[in-house]
Formats: sequence, C-alpha cells, structure tokens
Amino acid sequence: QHPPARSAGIVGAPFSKGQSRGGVEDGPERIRAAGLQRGLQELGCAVKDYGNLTFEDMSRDEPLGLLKSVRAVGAANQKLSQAVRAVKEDGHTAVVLGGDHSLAIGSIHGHSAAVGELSVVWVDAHADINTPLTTCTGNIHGQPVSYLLHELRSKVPVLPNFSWLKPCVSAADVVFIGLRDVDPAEHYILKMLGVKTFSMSEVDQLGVARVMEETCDYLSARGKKPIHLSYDIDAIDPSVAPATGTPVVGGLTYREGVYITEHLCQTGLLSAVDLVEVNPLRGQTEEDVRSTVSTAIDLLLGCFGRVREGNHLPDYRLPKP
Ligand code: Z70
Ligand code: MN
Ligand code: MN
Ligand code: MN
Repeated sequence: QHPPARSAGIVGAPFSKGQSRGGVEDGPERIRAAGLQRGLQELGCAVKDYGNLTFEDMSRDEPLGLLKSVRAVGAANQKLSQAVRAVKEDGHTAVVLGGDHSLAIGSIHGHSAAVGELSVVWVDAHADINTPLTTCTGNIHGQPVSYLLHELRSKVPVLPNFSWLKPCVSAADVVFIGLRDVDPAEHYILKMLGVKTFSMSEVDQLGVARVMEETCDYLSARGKKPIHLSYDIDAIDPSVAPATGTPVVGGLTYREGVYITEHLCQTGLLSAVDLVEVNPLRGQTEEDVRSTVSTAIDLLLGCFGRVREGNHLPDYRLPKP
C-alpha cells in the first residue's frame, strides 16, 4: 500500500541572495535542529546528511538593470546543481533545504542532469516565472522557472555565472499548486505556454484530493517521469507558516499542504524535494518560527511516507508478556 521508505540525501543551501531579506539562510539549520533526521529515521528511512553548501562572497556583483546579485545566484546554483546531481547518483531521494527559491534553478538542473526528464510540481503562492526582463523587483527567487523552461530559452538573456545552465524542463511537465499572487507578466507567460495551474481558487473549487488526482493524471499522461517537488513554505497559509519573506493571505491549510506530500509520495515517483523560504527572522514570535519550521518538517516527512493514519516499521512485533 505504501511504497517502501527510501533513503534521503539532505543538502542544506543557506542561500539568501535571490531576495533581499536576511534570515532565510538560517532555514537549513533550524529545520535540522527541529528533528528532521530523527523523524525520517522513525519512518524507516535511511538518511545521509551532506551538510550545508558554502557560498563565497562575490566581491563585485553590481545589479544588471533591476537584477540583483546575479553573479552570486549563478555561482551558488552551479554548486548546488553539482551537489544534487551527486546525491541522485548516490541513489538517494534528494532533500534540498533552503534558502530562498532561486536555488530551485540548481536543484532542478542537477536533478535532471542525473536522471533525465522530470515532472515538476511547484507548490507556491507565487509562480516564480518572471524573466530577467519582466521582473518588477529584480529578485531572482521570483524567476527560477523561466530559467529552467525550454520554451522560454529565447526570452532569458545569458547572464554572468549562468553560462553552465541549459534549460532542462518542458512547460507541459510542470504543475503549479497554491497560486494567489501572480504578476501580470507571469500570468501572460502561464497562459501563453498553457501551463497547468491549480490556483487557490481551484483548490477551493475542486478540493485538494481532486487537485492531486488531476495533477498526477496530467503528469503521467506524458510518461511516468521522476517527480521534482519544489515546495515554497509560503504556499501554506500565514496563520500556520508566518515565518517567511512574503506571506500572502488565503493559503493552503496545514492539512491541504500535507495531503499534497502524502499523495506525491504514494506515486512512488518522488525523486527530489526542495523546502524553501523558511525565514526564522520573519516570525513575530518564537511560536511563529516554531510553527513554520514544524510545518516544514511535516511536509518533508509526508514526502517520505508518513501518513496520518499512523505508521509502523515492517519488523515491528508486539511485546510478549
Ligand atoms: C514577485 C517577484 C516571490 C517569493 C516573493 C514575488 C516573488 N512575483 N516569491 N516571495 N517566495 O519578485 O517576482
Ligand atoms: Mn517561490
Ligand atoms: Mn512564494
Ligand atoms: Mn494520483
């Protein structure tokens, strides 16, 4: 019934230069400190922690037009791509702890370099599909999808420290879930490419179970490719996950958020997951941070087979009196 717990290969990517708020680089340590490894092991999942990547300071990284920290984001993602590729070649399900969402560029690129064509499930309040020319903020965490799509190749200029990056995902292999803050240019791109989206409005209309059924039917119609789940914690309602850079009202409930991970785990195709935009400095109180981090962990455990009916290890035996 439940696929066997695989092994998890954890990579911390304490990277924050895809946006302008400090604190998101502390995400990996906070998520680890709250017991991710123990939670995974209790599911019978083997864990290899590859530690945190380190990112050297870029001495000269002037904005390119509006675009901020291009060289730092390019170099960090090249490093992350190599790390995720190695995790996949070691045979693990990759877990990338962010850090801001710009790191999905390297994570998805490295995943694809190791396993080939992917399905991508992008769970986010935002579509993160601005191009360097449509962005109003200059933050690259609002742009990663445009860098990755074959269809947008001619719309994304070659940027410093990004020459290693080749688009590796087809628009028809991507599904967005949880959208509720989409820029006009992003909306135009989504419509132009015919990208499959389930905004919060569709989650309301269909319910999360049908959204996930349709997501998996849609993706598997193009062949059962390994799934990359890129989960932005801001997809979850700020009442549950407030410690994030850009909270947007009207998000997924805790239960809807966890259901998405449970359903994707049951496909047996989940091959890598990013958990990004947890920012411990953005919580008003320590309880805000605790609730956000604990939700992040529950989403990750859902990806590795934890179910709410309960779990037990295959070799569990009742104690004899
Ligand atoms: C806006 C941009 C964004 C997260 C904000 C916002 C993008 N569309 N993503 N917070 N996590 O800057 O392009
Ligand atoms: Mn995002
Ligand atoms: Mn977001
Ligand atoms: Mn399904």
